[in-house]
Amino acid sequence: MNLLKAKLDDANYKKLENLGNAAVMQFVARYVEHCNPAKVYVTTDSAEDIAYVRNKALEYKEEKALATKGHTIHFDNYKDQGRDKANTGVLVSKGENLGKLIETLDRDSSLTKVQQILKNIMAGKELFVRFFCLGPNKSVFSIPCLQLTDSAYVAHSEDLLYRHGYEEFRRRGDTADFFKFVHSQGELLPNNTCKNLQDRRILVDLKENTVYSTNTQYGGNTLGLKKLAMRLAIAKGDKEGWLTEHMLVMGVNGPKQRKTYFLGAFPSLCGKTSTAMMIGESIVGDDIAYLRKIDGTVRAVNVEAGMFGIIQGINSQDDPTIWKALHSERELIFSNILYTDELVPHWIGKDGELPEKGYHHSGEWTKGKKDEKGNEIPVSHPNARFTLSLNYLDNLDKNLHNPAGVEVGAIVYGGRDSDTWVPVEEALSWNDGIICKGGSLESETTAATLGAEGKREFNAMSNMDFLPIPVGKYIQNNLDFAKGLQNPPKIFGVNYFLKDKSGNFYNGRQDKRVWYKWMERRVHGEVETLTTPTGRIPKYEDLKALFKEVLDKDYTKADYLAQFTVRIPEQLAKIDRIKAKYQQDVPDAPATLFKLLDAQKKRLDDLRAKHGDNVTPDKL
Ligand code: SPV
Ligand code: MN
Repeated sequence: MNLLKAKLDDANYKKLENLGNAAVMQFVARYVEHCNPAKVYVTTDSAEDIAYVRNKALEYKEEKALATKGHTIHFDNYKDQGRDKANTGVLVSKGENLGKLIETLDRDSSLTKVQQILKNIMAGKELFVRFFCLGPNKSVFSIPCLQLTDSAYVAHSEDLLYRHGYEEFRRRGDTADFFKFVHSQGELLPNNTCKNLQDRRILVDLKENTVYSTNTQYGGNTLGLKKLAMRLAIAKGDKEGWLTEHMLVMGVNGPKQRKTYFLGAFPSLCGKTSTAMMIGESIVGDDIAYLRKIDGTVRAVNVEAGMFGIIQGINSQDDPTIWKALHSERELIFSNILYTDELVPHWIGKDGELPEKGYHHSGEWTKGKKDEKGNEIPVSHPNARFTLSLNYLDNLDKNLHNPAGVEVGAIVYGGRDSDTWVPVEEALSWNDGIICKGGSLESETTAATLGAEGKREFNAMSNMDFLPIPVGKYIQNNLDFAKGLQNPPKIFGVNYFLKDKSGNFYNGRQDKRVWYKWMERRVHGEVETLTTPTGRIPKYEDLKALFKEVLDKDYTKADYLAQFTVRIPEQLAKIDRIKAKYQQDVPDAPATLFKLLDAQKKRLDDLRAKHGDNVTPDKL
């Protein structure tokens, strides 16, 4: 307390003291001493404190104001544009083993190293102390969080993305049950991006419910409450019997004013945000959900209250709601896109002509500029993003802040798959859905993580980057979750990326609106299906009617037959890949998993014996 009194002015000290929480005081004191900031600002939920942080992001030049009121732009280092999987790890003690698929690091030596990196790292800088709440306030889902960061950009972003938590802490009083995050961007280059990328670390310490993040700015590595808290929450849910998933939450409008809530898991850059923002439906969240069983139903909340969305490809036709939000006077942060001398932002896929020059994450940019390797640098980074509060959106669902969450009717899994899955298919059961849809999810890699793009990668539940527990245990938790439920949510697989023989996408971006209307009716048993070896697919007449109703499009029988063909060789190859993956890398894979995959294989073999490799739905 003496140390805090010496470093903090009276007002800031009072704000901490008023929480009446010794664990908070201790944690802040420890890192104030160790990181040695010149100044500490404690942020409550007051408008004044929040404005302070927002202004500091401009003053410290971590953000720059653009022409439209409230809009700012931030840049991460050219080599700090995605989640850094190589330097991110879950800390484990000697003898602990989470399996090959989870990046782990030795706890003792990693903590020693990160403490070295953090020593005096904030000298001359201002430390922001912030309190947030994951999930709605005053709810069984709420998890209070304490964030320490020397980046005003990070503190500002979290303000747009999360619910305020100072009052939540106050209500709870003297408890140590909260998540803790320590972030420092470290020394900065003249352009205000990180200098010491070699000391980039993102360490998840489950034992102390603490995450350390150093020498990086990119949101996926630094926003404590996003993917960092997600690891802590998965571990907490594992002990307490609930789930944390990499899922959107949305309301889908059905006939007679009905609304059915959907969850959807998609690897990064596979259409998750655009699904959550689908025309005609309502958004609860676009990235992370907590799921609990309450009174015999599955209920879910959006862990967040804002959106850190991919901006590439956002245009007025396909994404009218986001487009409008990005063109209105309101608080929002762009990152890693281009601005011109007129302070107007541009990105790949925006309506209209792209400018010939401007300024972005690689510095001054003119068309044709090349990077070190001689590759042309595009106008914006493919993983460039926008950060805004969901409150701004016209299609915001009224249940975003409902402490009881929403009742889940359906769960959807989808990846970037050019040749195997049909556009939409219902799983045969909860277990079949968990194993053969979610647990078998693969995706061609994207720019959301550093490294090669376009490689097919296994990504069960789209959660593989974020698991702090063994994969088999995680799959088993998902299987067990439906135990005791009379009517568990229906599970579906979708594929927005199916291509024809010449490499063209079979479906337009808006076609998914039809798939969701169809799934909504399935949840209520209002349409019939055809059974394939891998699930249940729509009947042509139902889709034809929905295409007309939703998109005013004539959906031809030929399109239907091509899109919904059972591609048996591809399906079998996929089963082989998935089985091999679990056999090799997941020693604790549940026996059910192999049983269900083998059963599916047998059904595919039988159908192939009757009808050959590619079976159109009219043969089923
Ligand atoms: C993702 O990549 O899945 C995101 C953005 O949602 S990040 O914050 O980088 O995780
Ligand atoms: Mn995500």
